Amino acid sequence: MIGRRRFIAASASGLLLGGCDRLNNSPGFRDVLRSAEKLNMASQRLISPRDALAREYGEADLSPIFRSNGTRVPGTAEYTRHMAEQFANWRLTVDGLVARPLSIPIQTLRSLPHRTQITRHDCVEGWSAIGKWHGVPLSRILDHAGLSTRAKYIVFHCADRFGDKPYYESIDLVDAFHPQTILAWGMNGHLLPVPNGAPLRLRVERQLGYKHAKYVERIEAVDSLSRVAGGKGGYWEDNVDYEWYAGI
Ligand SMILES: Nc1nc2c(c(=O)[nH]1)N[C@H]1C(S)=C(S)[C@@H](COP(=O)(O)O)O[C@H]1N2
Ligand SMILES: [Mo]
Repeated sequence: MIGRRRFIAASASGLLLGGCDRLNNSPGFRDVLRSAEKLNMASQRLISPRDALAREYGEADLSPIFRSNGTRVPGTAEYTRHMAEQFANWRLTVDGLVARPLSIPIQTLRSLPHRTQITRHDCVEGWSAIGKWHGVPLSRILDHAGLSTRAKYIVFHCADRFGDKPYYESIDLVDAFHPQTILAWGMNGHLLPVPNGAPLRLRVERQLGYKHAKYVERIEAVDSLSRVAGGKGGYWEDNVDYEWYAGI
């Protein structure tokens, strides 16, 4: 039991680290990756239910430094303006398959009842860190917007770009309504720092690091991922063939 999380994370990262090599460009190997993904999803369902809680830690376990990975500062003119305004005019758009599309000021999000959780973040690049997160349960926002019965996935659109491609991620409704899935506006007792996704980032604690979208400006409910960007549900999934389901 003790080694399970680590084992699954390690076996996932073993596959994922192969992301850019030549082997990965062969269609056969991609099929192997896909079947490994299905196996991971199926075996995890057997080992622990999808709605099981991720382990929570104590204050003494907090990493002295929680590093930043990927984008450290989104370089766009728009984000630079938001930074100068200390995010006073940042709003979260909620649209797609919802009864009531929303545009929620960041101040409102920060004033809603929130949840605090100390969890371990596991990046496929081979590092982990324990941090304390403060945020609004995503379920609350989705209930407020009135999710359509046709919705199957929630897409997180981010403010940063890799070249001309915006970062984005997506999760299914099991993860979206998981009690530890929050839109975090705070970290370690402070407002979220820019390198960690200010002013709003996703924490989806049963998944690997790249699913935890930073700089979230829009949430879209969809019935299929095929019409969003490259169609595979996330920036890395589209461009480096990372698995969409990155459960740990
Ligand atoms: N918008 C956005 N979200 C992102 C990334 C990114 O580059 N841009 N990197 C991802 C990866 S690979 C990891 S490990 C975590 C890192 O979060 P941190 O910077 O708070 O450590 O954010 C994820 N979310
Ligand atoms: Mo990562």
